[in-house]
Amino acid sequence: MTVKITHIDTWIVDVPTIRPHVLAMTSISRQSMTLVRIHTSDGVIGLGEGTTIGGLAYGEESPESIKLTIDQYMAPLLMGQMLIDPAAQLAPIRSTIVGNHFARNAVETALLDIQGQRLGVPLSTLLGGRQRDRIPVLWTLASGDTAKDIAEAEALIADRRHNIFKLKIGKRALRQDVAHVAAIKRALGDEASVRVDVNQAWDAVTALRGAAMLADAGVDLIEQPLPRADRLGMAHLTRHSPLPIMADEALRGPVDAVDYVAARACHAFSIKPAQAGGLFAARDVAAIGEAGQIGIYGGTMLEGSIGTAASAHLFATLPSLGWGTELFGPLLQTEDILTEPLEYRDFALTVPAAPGLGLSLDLDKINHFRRDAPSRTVSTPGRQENS
Ligand code: MUC
Ligand code: MG
Repeated sequence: MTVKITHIDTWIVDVPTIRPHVLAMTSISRQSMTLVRIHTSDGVIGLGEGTTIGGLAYGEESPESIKLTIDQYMAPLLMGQMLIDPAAQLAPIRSTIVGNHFARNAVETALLDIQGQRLGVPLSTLLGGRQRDRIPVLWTLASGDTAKDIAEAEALIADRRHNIFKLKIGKRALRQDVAHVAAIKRALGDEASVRVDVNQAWDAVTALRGAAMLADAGVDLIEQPLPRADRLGMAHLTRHSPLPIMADEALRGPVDAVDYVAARACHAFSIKPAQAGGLFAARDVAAIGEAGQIGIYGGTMLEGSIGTAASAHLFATLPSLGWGTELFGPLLQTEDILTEPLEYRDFALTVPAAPGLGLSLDLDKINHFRRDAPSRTVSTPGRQENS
């Protein structure tokens, strides 16, 4: 029986966050996820997600552009086509669409979800098989307020949800940032590991001073201190920093990974499927890092449950995951869009075991949060839109 791709739908879903999340370049109080569903003629539905942070504040794709790219450019290359293996199905997209890694990752995930369901195996099996069923997950403290961050961390440690914390810095002057981080580290003590993410906000001089001050404060790692394009600066800092340096925004796929390994421009890679352009590309980034003796960490774009589960399937397969992961995205949202939310306990996330992604959508919730639901009005930068 020939199976075809019959229909592709995309929605932007805006879910409030449990508190404002303050990063160097933006603050968010809701997360906007572009969800894709690919339907086949035998009734299988594959799910994918394209999510970024703060519209165009983090990268070159926005929720709206991810939706447009899928609707106008990717869907026509798939609709009505015979269903084949994802690698072959994606070939026309690879050869005719440049960049747009977040949209590409969402579509690849949905095709893999279909394949997993049809073969009766979890996505992790399609990606080579699991090394682990549960993966460690840190939490980001980013309320913008030191006392609130300490209270939040203490509650999470007591609940056995997280004992590793990433602090978002780079928005304020270095001295203020260091005082904030040092106060949190002092309050949590040896019970917790504290790391920082600068989201590219420092220059080379600030980074060298910052690394020394944060080392004294007991911090364990600095993520993306310099702008993504400053590979020379990252290499110099990596040689001279008393703390390990992680690359995040700098890694937009395997070519950047080779470049960073060759230049010894970091000690650790944050692996993000959306940034890399798909789960396979992200696996290649991890493999290149490992071959180059770089530490591996599972990153997030603060995705909801679909993107988080897809990343979890990949991270479960990686031979080493020495820096753990930050797959807490769904927990930052006030509501989950699954009928059965992902399981977080004892400082780890359980990787779903059912075929494909192993998820089932709560369509009532989706209909409530869809930007194009008739009753909703959502403001986006520069305009008010009925959505
Ligand atoms: C980033 O910059 O790594 C990941 C965790 C978080 O709080 O923000 C994201 C993005
Ligand atoms: Mg980061």
